[in-house]
Amino acid sequence: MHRRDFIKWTTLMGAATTLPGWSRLALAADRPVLQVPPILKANFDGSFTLNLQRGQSQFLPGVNTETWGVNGSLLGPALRIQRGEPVKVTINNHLDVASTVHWHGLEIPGDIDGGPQGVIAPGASRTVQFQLDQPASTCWFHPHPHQTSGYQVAMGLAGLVLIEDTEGNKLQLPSRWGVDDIPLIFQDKRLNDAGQIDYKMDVMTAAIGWFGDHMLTNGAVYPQHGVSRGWVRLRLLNGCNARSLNIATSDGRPLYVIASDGGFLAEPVKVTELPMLMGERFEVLVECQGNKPFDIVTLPVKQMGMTLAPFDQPLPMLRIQTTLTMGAESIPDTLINMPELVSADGLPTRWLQLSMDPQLDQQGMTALMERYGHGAMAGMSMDHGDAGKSHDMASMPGMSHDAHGDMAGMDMQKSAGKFDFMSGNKINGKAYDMNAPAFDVKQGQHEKWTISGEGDMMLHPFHIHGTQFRILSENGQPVAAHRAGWKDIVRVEGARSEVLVRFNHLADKRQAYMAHCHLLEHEDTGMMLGFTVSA
Ligand SMILES: [Cu+2]
Repeated sequence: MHRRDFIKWTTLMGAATTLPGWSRLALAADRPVLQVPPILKANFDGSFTLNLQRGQSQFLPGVNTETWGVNGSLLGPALRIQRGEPVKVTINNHLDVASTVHWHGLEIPGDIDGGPQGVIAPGASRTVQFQLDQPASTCWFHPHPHQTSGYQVAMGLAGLVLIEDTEGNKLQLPSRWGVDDIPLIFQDKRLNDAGQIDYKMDVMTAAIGWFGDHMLTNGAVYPQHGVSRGWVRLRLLNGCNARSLNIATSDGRPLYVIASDGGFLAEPVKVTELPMLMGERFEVLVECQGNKPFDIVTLPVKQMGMTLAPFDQPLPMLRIQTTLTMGAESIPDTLINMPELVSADGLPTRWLQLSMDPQLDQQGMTALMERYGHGAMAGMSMDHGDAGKSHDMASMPGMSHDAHGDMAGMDMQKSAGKFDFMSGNKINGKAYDMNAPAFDVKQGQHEKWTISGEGDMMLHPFHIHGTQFRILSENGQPVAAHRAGWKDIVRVEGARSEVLVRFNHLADKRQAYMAHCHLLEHEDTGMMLGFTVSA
C-alpha cells in the first residue's frame, strides 16, 4: 500500500485505527466498530473548514443509504476550541438546498449564531469568526433552516464542539479521544423498504415528531468499542429529532454525571438512569473493570410515539469491551466552583406559553393511532390533558370511516380544509414569524423566563440561543442535582419551568436569537420565537 493511500485509509477509519492492535482484537467480528468523529484539524492559517455535502452510509448490511454529512458522508468532525482563542470557520454548502450551521450552546452574537436567518445558499460559503468566553463543555452544531431543520438533521448533518479551558484541564479527567474520552451521538432513523431515510413532515410528525425504527450510535447500529481499564468518560449527545432517551448500563453499573449542556457540575452526581432530552448533552464517567463486556442502553420512555419496538424494552446502543491497558484509576470528588445563583427577586420576567393547535393535536394523534395502534400512545388518551380516559376511534368526532384511508401524510391536511399544520405549534399564541421578533432583552441583564406547557401534555425540550442558563424549577419540580449546572435546554411537559438567563452578546432583528422547542418538528411547525438583544 502506498503511503498516501494508507493515510487516506486511516483518515477514513477515523480514530478507530488509533487504538492499539490488541484493543481491536478484543472485539467481536460480527458487530460494527464504533466510529469516533475525528477532531477537525485546523488549516495552515489556523482556521477551520466545514463542507456540507452528500454521501452514502451503510446502516444496514449491504445497503447504501443516501446521507448528508460535514466533511464526510454522515455527521461531522469535532471542533476543539480553547476559551479565549480567536476562531474562524468557513462553511461551504455543497448541498443543493439552502442550509445554516447553528452553534448550539455557544454564546456568540446573533449574526453568526446560524439561526434560520443565517442562510447559506446552495454552492455558497460563509465565514464566521468568534472568541468564546464560556466554560469548558461539549456543545454541537447542526442546521437550523426555516421549516426544514428536522429534515436536514435527519439526513445526517451534525457535529460536536469541544470547548476547553484551564479550569477544566486541571481536573485530569480521561481525555484520550476515542480511547477513554468517547463521544456518543445517539440518533434514531426511520428507513424505508429501500433502506433510505424516510423523512416526512405531515400532520402526524408535526404533532408527535419524526421518530425512527433504527437506533444509531455515531451512525452505526449497536456498534462495539474497546476501552482502557478504569474510568472512562463518555460525552453523550441526544441527537434525535424527537425521541427522548433514558441512558443506563446493561448491568446496572452507575454513571457519574460530571457535566451538563454548558459545562462541568460542581461535583460528580451518581445516577443509574439518565433521561436525556433531544439536543441535550451530558458527560459521564463509568468504571470499566473486569473482562465482561457491557452495554450502554436506552430504557423505555413514556413519550407519545416513542414506545414502539424496539424501544419498548432496554435497547442496547453500544457494547463496551474492557481491554488490558490501564486508564484513570480514580475520579475527582469535586469539579468546579459553580457560581451561586443570583436572586430572581425583582428581575425582568417573561412568560412563554407553549401550545399546539387543537386540530393538529387531534389529527396528529389520530394519525399516530391509525398507523401504529394504541401502543404508540404511551398510555395517553386522545384528549391527552385528561390522562387515563381512552377513546374509541369510531367515536372520534369528524372521523368518518372514509377519512381513515386518507390518514397518511399531506392528504390529511387537504381533507381537513384550510388548517395549516406548518403553523400548528405556537408560543404565546403565535407560530414563528421570521420578520417579527417577539421581544428585546438588554445585554448583560439577568431575566427570569417561565416556559409553560400547561394545558398540553406533550414533551417539549425548550432551547434558548445565545446563553447558558440555570434552571430554577423544572416542570413544576425542584431541579435535579445533575441538571442544576449550565444548561441550554429545559424540560417542559404539562407544567412550568423557570430559568435564569443572561445574554452577553447582541442580536439584532436581521439575525435574531431563537427560543424554541427542540423537538425539531415542533420547531419547524412554529413552536419558536425570535428575540433581539440590544445594548
Ligand atoms: Cu415541542
